[in-house]
This record gives sequence, structure tokens and C-alpha cells, in this order.
Amino acid sequence: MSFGIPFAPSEASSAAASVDTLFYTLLAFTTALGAFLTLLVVGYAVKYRAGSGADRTGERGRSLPLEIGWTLASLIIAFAIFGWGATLFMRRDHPPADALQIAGLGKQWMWEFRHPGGQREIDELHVPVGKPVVVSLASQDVIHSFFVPAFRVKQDAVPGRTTHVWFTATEPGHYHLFCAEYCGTQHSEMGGWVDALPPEQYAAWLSDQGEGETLAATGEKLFRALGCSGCHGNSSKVRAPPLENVYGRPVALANDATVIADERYLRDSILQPKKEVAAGYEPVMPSFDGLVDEAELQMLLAYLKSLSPQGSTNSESIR
Ligand code: HEC
Ligand SMILES: [Cu+2]
Repeated sequence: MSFGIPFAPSEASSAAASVDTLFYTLLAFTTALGAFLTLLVVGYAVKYRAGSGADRTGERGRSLPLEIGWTLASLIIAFAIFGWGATLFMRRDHPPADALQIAGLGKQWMWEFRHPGGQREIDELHVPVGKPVVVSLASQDVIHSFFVPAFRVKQDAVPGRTTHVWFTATEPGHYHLFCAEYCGTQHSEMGGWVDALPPEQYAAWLSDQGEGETLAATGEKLFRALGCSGCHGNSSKVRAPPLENVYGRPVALANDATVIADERYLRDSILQPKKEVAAGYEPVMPSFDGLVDEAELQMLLAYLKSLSPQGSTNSESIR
């Protein structure tokens, strides 16, 4: 609920109302507590001011039930607020499986987005209303932060990592997009707009962008150009694991650990192949650090994801 606060940004995502309810509850609670304590401080300062006739003779009173009572009450309130916040946090950390996957790249000083169909935009992001959208974020240089106040989402884009932010836009509209991490001289100009469109308009917008090559198809070309297919292809002489269906699966490592092959794992496999070696294979894969930039890495990841059922949900399902 926005409680009609005039300066608050509109609530335009499925998460916005619950974030606001928590925020304004915390605000009301801390304001009430602060006011109560201020009142006591001022009240006692006046009552016991120098020369006042207040009674100072009695024993200092102590009440065990009262002390236990307020200790327990604070504990319960603190844990309740923690639980509430943690629930929202977990929800914000787990995008629905059918979400539309968009690749976002922060660089000094712009946001670049790529839709699954290959459509590319700068400082503007078109999304359909009513459909969950995951933006996987990477940075080409320094830390940036993807911030859409109307959606109540903010997520850092960190060099050397893939992070995620997801939202479901609920109201069609034109919303501010900011970079919320100081990233150099033109930081203040880094930003743009998110355009939330009704699904039919989004589909029309996509097709207006022309028939491009999908992100995964560009990734597949790179996969060949970089020589990945030379080892990972079927006819390869080198023994390398097949990459079909690897995304989203548990992978056994040479050091007996098991990891889920998420984007983090795939990215590290390409940039630091010696870090986690797949069980049963020689650590012969060369590092591609410095040979692929962040945008190319996102294309490779899109391709690898498209090889597995979990990764192949994309705009094709939008009508
Ligand atoms: C010289 C051969 C070779 C080349 C070239 C090569 N790889 Fe590999 N790759 C391997 C081998 C061997 C492994 C298994 C050992 C390991 O995990 O390092 C592997 C592991 C992987 C894994 C982890 C797979 C799993 O099942 O855990 C991924 C992902 C991967 N490679 C992607 C790529 C990509 C993308 C490229 C091109 C940019 C590439 N590889 C180029 C040989 C190669
Ligand atoms: Cu920035």
C-alpha cells in the first residue's frame, strides 16, 4: 500500500506494495518509538531539573516482570520484522521459472539490454506487463546498480559476476531507470527508462525491431569462432563434457563436491576453468579471460542456457 504518500514513486510491480507495507510499517514503528523515548527524556529533564520540587528521596524502583516483559517484547518485535523482511528477500531472490530472460550490461555510462530474440536497446528497456522478467546483470568496468524505483528493485552489477534482478510490471507506463552506484564522472547521467507495455504492444514492439538473430544464435556462432566446439563438439578428439542440458543440473567435480550449473558456474568454467574441474575430465580447457568481453560472455551463456530445458524459456512464449 502506498498510503497516499504524495512524494513516493508509483507502485508498478508485483513486489512494490509489499515492500512499501514493510517500509511504512518500520517507519511508523521507529517514529512512534522515537517519539515515546523523546517524550520520556524531555519529561524527566523537566521533572528533575535543578531546583525542582520533585521527590528524590525514595529507593530506585525495579520491577522484574517489567524488565523481562520489555526485553521479550523487543525480541519478538525484532524477530517478526526480520522474518517479514527475510520472506520478501527470499521472494526477490527467486525468480519464477517461466520468466522472460533479458541480458543487461552496465558500462560507463549506459545500460545496454538484449532481449532473447537479439533485439538490443540502450538506456531503455521494454518489458511486457504481467509477465515476470529476469534481467541478468553484468558490468564491463566498475560496479553499477540497476534501480527502478517504481518497481522497488535495486541490484548491483558487479564486474566478474552475473547478478539478477526480477520483477513483474503490473501497470503499463514509462518509469525511471537509474544507476544507483557512483561509477565515475558521468554517473548522474547513467540511466533511462523502463517501458512497461501491454503484452500485445510488447510483441508488436519486438517485431518492429526487425528480425534479428537471437542472442543464443549469436552465442552459438561465438562458440564455434572461439573454438569451444572443437573440444565440446561431438566429433571432438579431446575428451570434454557435452554441454547439452548442463545448465541447471548438478555437476560432480573432481574434488568430490557437487555444484549446480547456474550462470555463476558456467561463467567461471569459461573464465577460470581450473577452479572447478568436472569429475572424470582432464583440466585442459584454456581460460578465456580477456578473450571474451562481458557482452560476448552473455551471448555464450544464452547459448549454453538454450541447450537445456530450464534455460530455454524466452520471449517466444509471449503472444
Ligand atoms: C581444449 C579443449 C577445450 C576448449 C577449447 C574449451 N573447453 Fe570447455 N571444457 C573442456 C574440458 C576438458 C572440460 C572439463 C574439465 C573442466 O571442467 O575444466 C571443460 C568444461 C567446460 C564447462 C563445464 C562443463 C561441465 O559439465 O561441468 C563449460 C561450461 C565449458 N567447458 C564451456 C566452454 C566454452 C564456452 C568454451 C569456449 C569459449 C570452451 N569450453 C572451450 C575443454 C575445452
Ligand atoms: Cu553506473
